[in-house]
Amino acid sequence: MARLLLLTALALLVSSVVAHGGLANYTVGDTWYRGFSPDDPLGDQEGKPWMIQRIWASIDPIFFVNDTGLACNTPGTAPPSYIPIAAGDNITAVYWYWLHPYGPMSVWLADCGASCEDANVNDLNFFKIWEAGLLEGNIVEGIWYQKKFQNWDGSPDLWPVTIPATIKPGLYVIRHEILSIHIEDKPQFYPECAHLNITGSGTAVPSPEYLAKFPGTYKEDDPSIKIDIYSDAVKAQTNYTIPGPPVWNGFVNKYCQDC
Ligand SMILES: *[C@@H]1O[C@H](CO)[C@@H](O)[C@H](O)[C@H]1NC(C)=O
Ligand SMILES: *[C@@H]1O[C@H](CO)[C@@H](O)[C@H](O)[C@H]1NC(C)=O
Ligand SMILES: *[C@@H]1O[C@H](CO)[C@@H](O)[C@H](O)[C@H]1NC(C)=O
Ligand SMILES: *[C@@H]1O[C@H](CO)[C@@H](O)[C@H](O)[C@H]1NC(C)=O
Ligand SMILES: *[C@@H]1O[C@H](CO)[C@@H](O)[C@H](O)[C@H]1NC(C)=O
Ligand SMILES: [Cu+2]
Repeated sequence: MARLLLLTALALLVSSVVAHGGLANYTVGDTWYRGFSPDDPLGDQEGKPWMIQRIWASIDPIFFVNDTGLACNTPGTAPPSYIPIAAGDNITAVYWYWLHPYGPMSVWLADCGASCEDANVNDLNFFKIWEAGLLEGNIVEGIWYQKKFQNWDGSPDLWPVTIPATIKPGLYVIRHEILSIHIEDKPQFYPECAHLNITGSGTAVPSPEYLAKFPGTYKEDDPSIKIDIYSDAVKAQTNYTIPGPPVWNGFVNKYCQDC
C-alpha cells in the first residue's frame, strides 16, 4: 500500500511516465546526446540527423526471451548518427524514474562492421562489458544495483560505464539491458541500444565464449530469469547468477593483460 501511495505521488510528479521506464539520453563527458522519447511524436525523432539511439516505441517491457525486440527493443529502427567516444572513456545512460528494484542490469557492445544502420541487430554478436545484480543480502530484502540506481527525488537515474580501453576501434551498438523480476515467474526485459563510433589504437576483440545473440542466448527456464523471488525456496538465497556469458574486460585473453 505504501508503495502504491508512493507511485501515485510519483505519477502526479511525472505526468508522462507512470510506470516502467526507459533510456532517454546519453552523456559522454559534458556532451549530451538526445535519444528517443516516447512522449514526443515519432515523426519528430525517427531519422532525424541528431538521433543516435535505436527507436523504442514504448516503455512497456518485453516478456519473452524469444522476442526479436530483445536485442534493441521494438521496433529498433536504426538512427543515422553515432556517439563519438574514445576507448577507455565513460558513457552514462540517463533514465527517468526507474521504478523496479529487483534483477540484474547489464551493458553490451557489438561490432557492426562497416555500418550499424545496415546491421541486423538479431545477427550481431554482443558481448557484455558491465553487469551488476544482487550486491548484498538476500534476494527479497537485499540491495540490488537496480534498487540503488533509482532516484526518488525526481533527478534522472544515471548509469555510467567505461568502454574497454583496449578495444578495437570501430562502429558498435551499445545495448543497455535491465531485467526486472518483481513479478513471479514473469520476467520483464528493458533493452535499449545506441550507435557508437569508438576511436583508439586498441586491437582487443572478445573470444567466442563471450559472444551472445538476442534472441538466442537467454533461456526461458533459466533459474535467474524464470524466478519467483517471493517463494520460500528463493527469497532467503543470497546468490543470484546474472544470465548470459561472463563480462569481457577488454583483455585479449585471461592470461595476457597487455597484448
Ligand atoms: C515465444 O515464447 C512464448 C513462451 O514460451 C511462446 O508462447 C511463443 O509462442 C514464442 N514465440 C515464438 C515466435 O516462438
Ligand atoms: C568512469 O566510470 C567509473 C565507473 O563508474 C568511475 O569510477 C570513474 O570515475 C569514471 N571516470 C570519469 C572520468 O568520470
Ligand atoms: C532527454 O533529452 C531531452 C531533450 O534534451 C529532454 O527533453 C528530456 O527531458 C531528457 N530526458 C531525460 C530522462 O533526461
Ligand atoms: C568515426 O570516427 C572517425 C574518427 O573520427 C571518422 O573518421 C569516421 O568518419 C566516423 N564514422 C562515422 C560513421 O561516423
Ligand atoms: C543459487 O544457488 C543455488 C545453489 O547453488 C542454485 O541452485 C540457484 O539456482 C542459485 N540461484 C540463482 C538465482 O542464481
Ligand atoms: Cu515496469
